[in-house]
Amino acid sequence: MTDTFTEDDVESARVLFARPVSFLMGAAKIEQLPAPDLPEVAFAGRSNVGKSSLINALVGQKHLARASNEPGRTREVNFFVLDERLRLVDLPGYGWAKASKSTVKTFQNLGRDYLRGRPNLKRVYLLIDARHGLKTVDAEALDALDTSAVSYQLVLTKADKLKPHEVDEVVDRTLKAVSRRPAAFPRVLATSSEKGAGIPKLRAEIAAACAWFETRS
Ligand SMILES: Nc1nc2c(ncn2[C@@H]2O[C@H](COP(=O)(O)OP(=O)(O)OP(=O)(O)O)[C@@H](O)[C@H]2O)c(=O)[nH]1
Ligand SMILES: [Mg+2]
Repeated sequence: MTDTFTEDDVESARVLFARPVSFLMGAAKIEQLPAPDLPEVAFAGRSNVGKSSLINALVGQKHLARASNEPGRTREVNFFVLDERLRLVDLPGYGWAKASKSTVKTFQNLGRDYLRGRPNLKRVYLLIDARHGLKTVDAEALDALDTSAVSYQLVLTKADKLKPHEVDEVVDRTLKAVSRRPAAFPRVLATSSEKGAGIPKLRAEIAAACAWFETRS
């Protein structure tokens, strides 16, 4: 496959993600969401898949978003503002078996409500653990995303846990599995928050999704 982004694009995205970033707020209820006045990209996926870690890797900080071994760490919709022009949104994870049913429902409904009604949401990155590939719970999330009419892209996480050829196989398999889904973006990116693989490209994907390359001077 030819490279989708030029070196200039990747560099421009790197510069954007090196700009100041801060935690804006965590919303526990849909009424608490900030006004939709900046472009947003959101990170969704199973609990423990690496959403918070990926946000940290994108902005080059270790502890901006709280990452943890304990599944279900992120229970609110957390908003981070990058360069006062873009928000990164850390969504509560799904498929967390150990929580009580009502707890899980509360924060999952919150995530779903956010995804459904956010006019400034440019793209959702649905994270999939590279070791496991797509699971039944992910298919449910894909169904929900297809009906919410928001453009989404699949991102494999923890690629450092696999050999390169195994990563390529999961990328191909995942791409095939979503090829018939209407709102799925036709690229799958393999990343490692731990080692940094795929992070520069993901920054470029995000910048492109927010039309950043068109507006830079
Ligand atoms: N080896 C490796 N481990 C990772 C990577 N990304 C995340 N992890 C680990 O996976 C665990 C979960 O990461 P989180 O970022 O907290 O996952 P999350 O999706 O935010 O989880 P919830 O908030 O519970 O939904 C942590 O122990 C991370 O250190 C990666 O790229 N490589
Ligand atoms: Mg988290």
